Amino acid sequence: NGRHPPKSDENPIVREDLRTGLTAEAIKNDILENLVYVQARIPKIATRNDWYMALAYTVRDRLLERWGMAIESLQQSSRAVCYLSAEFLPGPHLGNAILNLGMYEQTKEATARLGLDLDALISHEGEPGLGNGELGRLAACFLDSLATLEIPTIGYGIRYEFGIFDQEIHDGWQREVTDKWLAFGNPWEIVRPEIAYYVPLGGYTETYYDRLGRFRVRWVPERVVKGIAHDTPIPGYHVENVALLRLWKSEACESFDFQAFNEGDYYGAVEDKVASETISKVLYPNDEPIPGKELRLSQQFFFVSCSLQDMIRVHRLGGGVPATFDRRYAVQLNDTHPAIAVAELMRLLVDKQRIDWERAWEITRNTFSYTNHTLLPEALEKWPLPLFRKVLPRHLEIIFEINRRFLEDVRLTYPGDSERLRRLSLIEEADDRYVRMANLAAVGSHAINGVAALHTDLLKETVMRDFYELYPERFLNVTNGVSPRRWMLLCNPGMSGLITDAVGENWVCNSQDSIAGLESFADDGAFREAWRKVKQGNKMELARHISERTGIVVNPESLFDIQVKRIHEYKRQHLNALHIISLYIRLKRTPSLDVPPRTVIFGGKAAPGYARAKLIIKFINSIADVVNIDPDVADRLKVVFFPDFNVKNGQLIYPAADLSEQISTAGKEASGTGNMKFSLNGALTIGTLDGANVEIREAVGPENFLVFGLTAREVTDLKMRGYRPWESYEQNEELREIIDLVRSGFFSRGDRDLFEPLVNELLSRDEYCLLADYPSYLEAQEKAGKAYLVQGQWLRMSILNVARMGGFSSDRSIREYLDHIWKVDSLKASGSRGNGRP
Ligand code: 9GP
Repeated sequence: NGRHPPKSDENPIVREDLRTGLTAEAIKNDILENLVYVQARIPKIATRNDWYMALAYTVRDRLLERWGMAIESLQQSSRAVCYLSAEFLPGPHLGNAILNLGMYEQTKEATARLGLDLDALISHEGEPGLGNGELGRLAACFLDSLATLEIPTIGYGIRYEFGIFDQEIHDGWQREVTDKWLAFGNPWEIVRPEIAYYVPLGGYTETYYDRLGRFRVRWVPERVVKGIAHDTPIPGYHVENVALLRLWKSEACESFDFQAFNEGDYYGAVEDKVASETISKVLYPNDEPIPGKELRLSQQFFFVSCSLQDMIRVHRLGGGVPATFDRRYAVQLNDTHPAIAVAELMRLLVDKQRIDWERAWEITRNTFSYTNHTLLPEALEKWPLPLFRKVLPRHLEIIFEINRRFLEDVRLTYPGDSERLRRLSLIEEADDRYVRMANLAAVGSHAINGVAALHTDLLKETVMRDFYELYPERFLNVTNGVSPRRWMLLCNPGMSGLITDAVGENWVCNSQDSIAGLESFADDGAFREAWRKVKQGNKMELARHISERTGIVVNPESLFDIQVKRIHEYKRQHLNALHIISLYIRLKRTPSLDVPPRTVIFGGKAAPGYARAKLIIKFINSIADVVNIDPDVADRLKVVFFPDFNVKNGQLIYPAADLSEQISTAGKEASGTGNMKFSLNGALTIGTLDGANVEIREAVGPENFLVFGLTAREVTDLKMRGYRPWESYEQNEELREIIDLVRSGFFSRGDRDLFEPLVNELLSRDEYCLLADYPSYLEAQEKAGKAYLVQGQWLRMSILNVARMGGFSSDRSIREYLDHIWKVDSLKASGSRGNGRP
């Protein structure tokens, strides 16, 4: 169709030159060249970081030409996907890029010729922590899949100077350390000072008549900041396409005020610069109350405005006009964080491009679609009206107008139903007034999706019920997925090699069909043995890191029972902790107990302001302190809190797991993606029927999944009936013993008060139903222990898990978005449906 780069001699990539060649010699020479001419070092005095940088530039060289072509394709494509997300958590780039470009062997050889160890250079790289957890990680998996499926794509976000904090553990407590990911430079990004947009903030609006005598509104901002594009190419797997990750950094329009300087006001001369740069300075940790955070609203508007202005510019470059914007772009709102885009696009179209309201609204709705990622009421964003007006006075007017028209329609559909009107309104009218961002996203989008089947059902039944009744055709489910490139091939080369030997290499991109072939190996003794050896190797590697990071020596032969994710009461790390105490007591009481040795490993960050979550970390570490030195349970039970859980550590942890803890209260975890990563790496899941666990269990078969606990409906019913956790405590002798032991100060050096807030909550309210689920959790854990003792059967279940998890590739998720929401064609497809209306 003419959009594809020529595959002839003219194709620059085919040329074997210094910056594109894929032979070991070309790579080696480029590393040396980059070391000297980019990093300004000679080999003799180069540090590991210098070599890492030189290698990173060498790999980047090979990406850039592909990138140039991708940008051209983007401009020529009929419709592109733009993924708007306040968070992206791509993880370290080097290993992934080498893998996707298919240059691992040659690079290994090239580095060896220079006396370097490639794997050491790969693990030298830190990571851009530009997200809190799964939401940002999902966005990164989606870019990987979009690039691999050869879809013209731009991911838009914020280039935070400081990402998610690094976590250290001191005396069992979390300590937050500023993340300085840019301290040694970032070889993967390209700064584009020429791609910059002005973003107004604050001030007021005024009305006027334009030259043609038409009534108009003008926004007179209090200040204007500039957003500068910082681009990172995201390579697809074994294709020439790359996706573009474009992150905005805020700067002052005029970084030095000479007027102020001349008047002797030295501080004032740079004040605007400091204030402007603050906008992209730091990522907000989630799980903390949102209202009142003016800077966060400014951040959201800042990146959304830059991104939409950029889309309009690119569209123009391709010869488009604003009135056809929706044919050119499918824009996904990743949660409500970018929902202000609905009002901003209206402003750009109506105020700036002079398009009439009705047409602008049609374009806006055709352009956007919205993914909801949570049902937790505290995570549904709403902004106090006065704050909103202060930051975005023009947008508030636009939202009022959208709301007026919307409620008029609602009134006609439901005459006299003022309660419904109140619930659907974009403005919450309680004692204080708020702008409801989820409602804005829902009204301004043509599609709304949840991220797992159960989540989407609950969305339709609870928080978005009125919208579902109003617009049933807009709702659909797209279950999350993860990239098999990073989360299998890269992080678990041993297992991936076995899979490829068994079923061929197609599974990497077409996992659903191909990997199913692995099933027939589940009963093959030799294959099982090879599978066991790989898992064992992964566990030894993790054990080595645990010992380095925490000083705790663990037995790699033991059952590795792992829970890694953000620390939150609904995720119930403390339920896992109660099980540890029970096992500890049982082992002490009955040394002959027939259970496998177990190492329980935790990892995850708590939001800095979330005191209860931080206390849970302390609780786990305190239990570890007691258990790990008790000779009565030596070699039979160990507890580890692995500090600073992030993408890089995840790559080490998932492949080493035997048992995956997915134990959230049913109805609370929207999807989970860690659950998929574990299972794809051969761990069995112990889990509730929550989020994507439900679908994982269906896929792998109930006999290969350890389910327990109340269902979402049962949780609701229990609460309706009046849940009295105290009764569980009174009726369950073992539970009582555990809780009394905690209260006695046994795990807190005699301090009876330390864990009182945790215990009190469990006995009085138990919002997340730990005590209600405790007996069935224990039963499932016993089952897991017994099953692990029969190694052959365990290995069989492990293999079957992997064989049946192909549907949880993010490629499948992206295909669903493409087919049902975005209606965008692959660059390699001939013909186009993208010119039609979405
Ligand atoms: O809590 C959900 C998590 O279950 C899901 O896997 C992830 C990606 O869809 O989104 C999380 N939600 C948020 O981080 C905030 O809405």
